[in-house]
Amino acid sequence: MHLKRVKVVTDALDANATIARANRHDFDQASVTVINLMSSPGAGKTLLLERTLDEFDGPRVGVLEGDVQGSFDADRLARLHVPVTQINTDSGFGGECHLDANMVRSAIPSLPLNEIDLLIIENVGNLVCPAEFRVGEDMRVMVSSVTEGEDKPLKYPLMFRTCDLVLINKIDLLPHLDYDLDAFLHNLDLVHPDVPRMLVSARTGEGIEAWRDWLKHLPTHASALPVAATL
Ligand SMILES: Nc1nc2c(ncn2[C@@H]2O[C@H](COP(=O)(O)OP(=O)(O)O)[C@@H](O)[C@H]2O)c(=O)[nH]1
Ligand SMILES: [Mg+2]
Repeated sequence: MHLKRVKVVTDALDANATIARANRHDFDQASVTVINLMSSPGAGKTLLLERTLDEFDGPRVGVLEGDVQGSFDADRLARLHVPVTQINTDSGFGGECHLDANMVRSAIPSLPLNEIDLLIIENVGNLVCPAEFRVGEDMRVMVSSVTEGEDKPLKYPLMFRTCDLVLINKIDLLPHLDYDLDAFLHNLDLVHPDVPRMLVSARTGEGIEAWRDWLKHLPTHASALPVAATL
């Protein structure tokens, strides 16, 4: 019984990887670089995007918003002059706690790929499942806020190990917390040594310019990036 269950899970991940490659191919064809933005719920992904994309003078950005229900985040981003597309995992996808490659595939026809250079996918807030499902992204960026504690890299290693950049958010709150930043960085290095990291506050704007620069210096043509590893 146990072995059968493992096989089903493996098959599902294989199927996901195949669709993720098809998505990646379509994004490459359109010369769109794709970032999969992940975090726990409330780490600050949407506020970070609001802060980042407000009068952003870098590549032309589109956002794909993944939520279980509603369009709360898409509505927040709508005032910015960027195209925003919503996917809800509860409509037809069983209310999943993550985006998978098939959900992103279903959204591709609605994405203005000819009008953008960079697609940022805000994944569903969760530190476990999104890490297991590639969606066709070139880069994975995760947001870890200082209110979540220093131990998270050790508790959710796959998420931290598979990302290309860690944004440590809400640093404006550091004076009010007993969060030990050095301990967090040590734990991060145990799981993913030397992964690039930036200290930011989506609230005050501290560190946002460095993150914007990182976005501006991404290769504009996706095919210039290494093929994303499958899990
Ligand atoms: N103090 C502080 N609050 C933040 C920061 N970033 C986000 N928040 C707040 O954290 C809450 C969750 O933010 P949101 O962007 O919705 O998180 P998401 O679920 O990851 O998209 C909101 O109340 C934000 O205003 C930050 O840098 N500092
Ligand atoms: Mg959000």
